[in-house]
Amino acid sequence: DKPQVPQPPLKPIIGNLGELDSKAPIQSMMRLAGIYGPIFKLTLLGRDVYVVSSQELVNELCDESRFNKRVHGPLHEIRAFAGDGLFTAYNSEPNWAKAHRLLMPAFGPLGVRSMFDRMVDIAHQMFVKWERFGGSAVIDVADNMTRLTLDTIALCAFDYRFNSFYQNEMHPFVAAMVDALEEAGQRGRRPQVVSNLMVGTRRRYEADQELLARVAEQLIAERRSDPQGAGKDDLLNVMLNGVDPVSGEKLSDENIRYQMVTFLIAGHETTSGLLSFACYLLLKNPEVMLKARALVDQVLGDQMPRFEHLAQLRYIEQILMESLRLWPTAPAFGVKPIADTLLAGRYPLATRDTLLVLQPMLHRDPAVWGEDAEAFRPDRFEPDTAEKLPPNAWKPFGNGARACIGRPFAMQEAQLVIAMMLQRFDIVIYDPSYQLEIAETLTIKPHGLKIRARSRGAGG
Ligand code: MNH
Repeated sequence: DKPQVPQPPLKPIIGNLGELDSKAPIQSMMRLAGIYGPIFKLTLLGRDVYVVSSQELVNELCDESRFNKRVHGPLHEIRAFAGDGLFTAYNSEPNWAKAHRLLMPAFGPLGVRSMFDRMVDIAHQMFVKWERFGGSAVIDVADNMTRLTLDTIALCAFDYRFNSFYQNEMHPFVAAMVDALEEAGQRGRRPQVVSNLMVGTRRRYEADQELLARVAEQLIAERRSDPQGAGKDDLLNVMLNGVDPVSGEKLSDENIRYQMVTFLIAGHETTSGLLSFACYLLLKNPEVMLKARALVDQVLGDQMPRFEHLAQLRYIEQILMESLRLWPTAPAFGVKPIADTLLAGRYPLATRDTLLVLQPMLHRDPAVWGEDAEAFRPDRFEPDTAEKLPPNAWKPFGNGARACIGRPFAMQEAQLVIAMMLQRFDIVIYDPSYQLEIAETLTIKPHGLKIRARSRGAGG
């Protein structure tokens, strides 16, 4: 007799689809995990999805000899414009391994270090704007952070300036990407026939995809005509000129286009969400903010930050790690069994099954984080303490070979931005009665969080 995996009651035709708020599926799953426990099953559009959220079970799912990445619903849709780029490629597609080998060094510690000055450039733009607007201006945190992370990834990756802080409208490329992502998300929740019938929506989706491809194409053409241009050490040049040591081949133009779109998708919302949640958590935990600021004052004084400073700002990194624990901004990733298997020695799984690791609940597993799992305590990530965590208890960047390639990039950028913000400003929440509200797309971010930033009159 096989034990049953808990499942909410099934409804005719829609199965468990009604359990998920279409605007907030992650928050719905968090609620369901509270009811049904660390593993439960959902039947969605005829397919079974297991939602898993204890360290004990996730630790098994992270064993790459038994499980690997599932390109699940929304990711599958994004293939329409990100193709076999790193994030949306199937494990078996040769371009995944090829691009992974080619790009790993550029995203490694040395590669990311070379991007430091460009990261400072964009962060400085944002903070100069805050300063000019003055201490009474109301700043929408997520909006600012999204402009920042978009401009940063575009400048570092292809030496391109969106100049988002100099305009109100989104750059057409960004607008197309945001729209396409939104529609990809909607399609995941709609039967295909319905999507096909929505002619206007479909035309616009196709036009957005066209625009993404054409802008990327143009950037590639411009670089080819001026290979020694300013961006000679950026990711675009690595992709255009790099030769994969194993196959002896270069990346195709089509694949480079897909990677460019991928970096912008994967690289901006996640990091901007992280920065926004970190602001929120600092505002709610003034003792942490004061401790961080004292450290920043001691390490930076009134100097512009340099790469060497980051190693001395470890506490800021802990703040970011603890933010990612409570609010992992890429809140779920999919895996599948490589062969039919038993999870925890008792739940039978087949290769067609999808398992979603729900990090916000994994990161609150009381067996790992204790009864105060809801508390924001960056000292959980003090090196000695963090070492004692059980394996695979903290997974904001996914797992194994398919884990985030942009992790060092994101952490360097976020550490720098928080340090510069604390160095230059006293930040206060605009509405003290603000209640955290989480907006979901493919990622999560705090919605409607507004602050005021008073210049401390030092730094920069
Ligand atoms: Mn990122 C994969 C989280 C920043 C580029 N990223 C992943 C995965 C998670 C993730 C989780 C695994 C998804 C899956 O298994 O389906 N990423 C983050 C978070 C941040 C982040 C929480 C910031 C904080 N990511 C970035 C940045 C970039 C980037 C910045 C690029 C500059 N991420 C990627 C790419 C992949 C990825 C590319 C796919 C890697 C692969 O499968 O080879």
